[in-house]
Amino acid sequence: MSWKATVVTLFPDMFPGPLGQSLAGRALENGVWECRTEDLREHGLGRHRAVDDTPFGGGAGMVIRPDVADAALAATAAEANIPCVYLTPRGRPLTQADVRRYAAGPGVMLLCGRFEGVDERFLQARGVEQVSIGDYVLSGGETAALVLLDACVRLLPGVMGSELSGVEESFSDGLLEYPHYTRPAVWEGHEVPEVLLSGNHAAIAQWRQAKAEETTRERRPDLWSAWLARKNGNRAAAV
Ligand code: 6GU
Repeated sequence: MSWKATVVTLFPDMFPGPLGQSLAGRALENGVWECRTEDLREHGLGRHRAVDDTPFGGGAGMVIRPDVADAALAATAAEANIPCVYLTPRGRPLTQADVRRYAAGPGVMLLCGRFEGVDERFLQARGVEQVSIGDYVLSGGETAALVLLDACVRLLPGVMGSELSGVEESFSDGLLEYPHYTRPAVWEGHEVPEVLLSGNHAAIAQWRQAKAEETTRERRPDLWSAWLARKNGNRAAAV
């Protein structure tokens, strides 16, 4: 049984988009996952198939109606236990833990917003998770949905060439990854760190760990604090 992505959107032609190429595209061809879309417009009301209306309370923009969103959701006949995710800058930040949870299940149902958003009553009543992919504003949820799907699909069994490369990287242990080097050993006068040419695997592992910690401390103080707290917590628990 393949992992099933169902996307409710006003722009179904945006899917699978870039995920029809490379590893995800191969996996799609091989039936590892499926990408279905449900056109929100087909559930719009009246001659103009209106999906949105003006916000109660006034203000700029338009809001997607709960009845229209629900009709689209019902039309997908998504499995009852499948996570339903609305992509919105108001959501909680998407994490690798979320991605692992989605990838481990039968699939996801994604709702892509445009305009100001979707009526909150629909989101609450249908138990829709609200997720953001970062602190910047996109023109719509579609590109965010593609990001979420990319992150999930690469974790599906058989998608990554080497099973190890899927786990042993940024975030798996809460640190950013160490830097990488390849040939030539000297490029424009810049040498590769000597320890990497030493053949001393213990020293290499130690250097990489130190670099991972240094990079995380400099670039992601939030991850660094969490990592330190976890480390110290584990130490406290051990004594
Ligand atoms: Cl999920 N949607 C939109 N429109 N903008 C975003 C986002 C999502 N995540 C970050 N910015």
